[in-house]
Amino acid sequence: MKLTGVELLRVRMPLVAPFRTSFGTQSARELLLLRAVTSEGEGWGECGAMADPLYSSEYGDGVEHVLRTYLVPALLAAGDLTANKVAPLLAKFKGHRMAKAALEMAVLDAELRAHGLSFGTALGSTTDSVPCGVSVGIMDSIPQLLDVVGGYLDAGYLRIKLKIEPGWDVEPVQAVRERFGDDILLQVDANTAYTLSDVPQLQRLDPFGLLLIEQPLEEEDVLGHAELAKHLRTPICLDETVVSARSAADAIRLGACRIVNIKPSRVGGYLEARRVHDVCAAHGVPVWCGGMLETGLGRAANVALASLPGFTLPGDTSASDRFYRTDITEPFVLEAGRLPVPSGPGLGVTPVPERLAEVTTAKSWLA
Ligand code: OSB
Ligand code: MG
Repeated sequence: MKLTGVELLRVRMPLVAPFRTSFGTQSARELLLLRAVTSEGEGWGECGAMADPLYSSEYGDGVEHVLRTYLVPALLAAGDLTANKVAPLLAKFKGHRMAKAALEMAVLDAELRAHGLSFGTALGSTTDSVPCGVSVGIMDSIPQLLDVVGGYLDAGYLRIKLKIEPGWDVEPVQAVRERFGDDILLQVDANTAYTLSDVPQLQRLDPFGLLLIEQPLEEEDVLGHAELAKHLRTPICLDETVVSARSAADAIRLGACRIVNIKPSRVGGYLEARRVHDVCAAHGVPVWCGGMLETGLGRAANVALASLPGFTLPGDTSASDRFYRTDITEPFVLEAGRLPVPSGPGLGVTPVPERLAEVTTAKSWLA
């Protein structure tokens, strides 16, 4: 397969409601899509990076620049290309995993479509549908939070994740437990908002039987998480810290986490995400699929990944309408708390042209 060019699209999609985390509030998702054109057909890639470097160091304009200047030219010059060759071809460029992930996803989609294979089949899917959780932002009040969580439970979500930060942690967790009981699967995500001096406050979460606490400390603080783990009964799950299969292995070995959130964009793509899954499976560490407010394209691939056998916890693989009134693909709709794994070639979904045109703010052709 030969890459002939890549179309880069900047997209802006309004959210159904503002999404507040410990690092900021978003009311629209600005993202970057790639359409890889090859000798064997097209493929779509979606970049997990946000508009600003608040979740991780990557951000929209930076992703566009590195793709344009380094990553796409390296693949255009490569000759015969397969998705497995993308990471080695791009390895000399340090970092920029989300940009690399988007490009590899587009090439993988093109390759799989050409072979009539689905993402799920290619990655090693062992099930036709996946259990779904939902990530709930920080709210202005406890009554508002209880309304929102109640709505998601009514919609069928099988697991609730509350975003937390200092000042919004024990109270919301306690309120959700009191209203909805001890049986719902409940977890929290701090997005690095705490330090080791918060041990006493984080210990106050222990009585609530949470599945996990996600990324309490800063990204690079592996040993800090290992230390924190000694003081908590609630299992620590890492998100931001885990950027590769190797970093997952290190974190597990050092006792920094008992659970891993796998986001393909954060680790440089779906192929590395599968390796993170394999490393965790080898250590008996459960994994679940995280999200970056994906459109139907990224969501399709995430659902496929989440259907691998090590994904034993419900993921942030919510339905399209969790974030978007209108998705750019056919929407993913919850069925008894689950989403179906697409079975068509490649991602199994494509953008609806009129809908994509409505949300596209800029386009350029790299060849
Ligand atoms: O930490 O998991 C996170 C969204 C943006 C950036 C980071 C995170 C999140 C979410 C939402 O929690 C996950 C989703 O449903 O897409
Ligand atoms: Mg997280």
